[in-house]
Amino acid sequence: MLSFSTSLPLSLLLLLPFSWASFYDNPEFDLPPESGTPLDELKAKWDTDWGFSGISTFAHLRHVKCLTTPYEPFDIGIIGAPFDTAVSYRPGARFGPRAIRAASARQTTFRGFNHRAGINPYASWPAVLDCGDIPITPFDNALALHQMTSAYLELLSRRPLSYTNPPSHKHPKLITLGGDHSIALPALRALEKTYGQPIAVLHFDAHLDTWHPGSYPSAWANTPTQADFTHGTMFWVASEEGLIANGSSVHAGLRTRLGGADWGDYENDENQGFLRIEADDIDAVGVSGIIDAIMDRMGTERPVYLSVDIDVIDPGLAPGTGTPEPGGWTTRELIGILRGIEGLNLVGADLVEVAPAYDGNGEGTALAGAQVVYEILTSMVKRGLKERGEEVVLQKPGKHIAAAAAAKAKAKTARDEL
Ligand SMILES: *[C@@H]1O[C@H](CO)[C@@H](O)[C@H](O)[C@H]1NC(C)=O
Ligand SMILES: [Mn+2]
Repeated sequence: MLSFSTSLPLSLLLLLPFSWASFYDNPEFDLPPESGTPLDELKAKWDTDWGFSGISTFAHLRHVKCLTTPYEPFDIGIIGAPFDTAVSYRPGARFGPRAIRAASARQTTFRGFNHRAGINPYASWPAVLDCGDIPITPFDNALALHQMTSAYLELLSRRPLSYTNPPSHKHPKLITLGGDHSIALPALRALEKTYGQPIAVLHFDAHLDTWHPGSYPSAWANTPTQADFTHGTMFWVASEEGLIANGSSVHAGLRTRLGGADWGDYENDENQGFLRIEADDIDAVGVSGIIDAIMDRMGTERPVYLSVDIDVIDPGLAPGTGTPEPGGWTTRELIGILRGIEGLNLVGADLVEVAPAYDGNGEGTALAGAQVVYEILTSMVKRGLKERGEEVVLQKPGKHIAAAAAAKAKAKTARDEL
């Protein structure tokens, strides 16, 4: 192989001296000074993760175990509730938080601008942390409920970093990664206590979750029993406890089979004061009609808890969930609806029922879950921005296909009227 260089064409040989001094050579290194490398230099060099690098936190946010660090104030916390021993069908949502965190990896501060909303929720006024998980017992649901309520109350009682700036921001906000849907009950218990009033619930789900505990086979149980606390009955319990604003709440995306041979489940639901929007309604009124129905009902002032069961999306797109029901909304429709309701006064939110064991290899369900959290976070941040009087610029440069289509339709109508 010694003949190697002599067999190279002359033109390549001429290039060799350059390549010896090229990017293959590292620059000369000095030892870092004894006083240490300056922090800003370290941060400039090493702070930014790639989507695929780093320890898994939601969107690469700084992880602080908020429950044990009262000296670390925050404004919005993403917190896991890995609890799934209140499910009626497939277990596995205890692995939801880690799957959603992993699937959020391509959400970063440096590429986090939400083009639909016109803001980057990771580069704005709030301190957003990944608060880690609530350690919840898998052996005793009564204790688990107590632990979750205590954890929410502890965190909601903290003074947020941006206290009263925006003016309404007096308590930190939490977005919970479930977990099965029962985790909404402790969240509502804590929110009702913190805000001193019943909370309106906006509930995206294939199912009602206002079911009477007796609607499950329960001949062996004496009522009340901890078996009343399930992922299908937590809103019934919450209504009984007066935690839910009766007459202001909404279900969206319903398509569940009902019990018995009549509309009894709907009558029971009516008594709890929910408006029901069914999955099929979108065919009649479109995404904008669903948005209008929700906003007309809930307004922009009332405190709202937004609870998203990932099974609202069709199982063809989001199969990794506990109780799948065919015929659901698409991920794009759900995102469109979430963007349209950004004016709500959200005081808390959850994304529940992601069970990664039933997800596809491409983690579609967890990706959808991570996107939903991103949209909810965007809305919380954007409302704060507006309350602070800061302008959100929605105008986008370049070609506007939707606007062009609307102008064309308008011109056609004008022609038809001639
Ligand atoms: C909700 O309000 C309706 C109408 O006032 C009432 O009949 C119903 O009992 C209330 N439900 C609950 C759970 O308080
Ligand atoms: Mn549910």
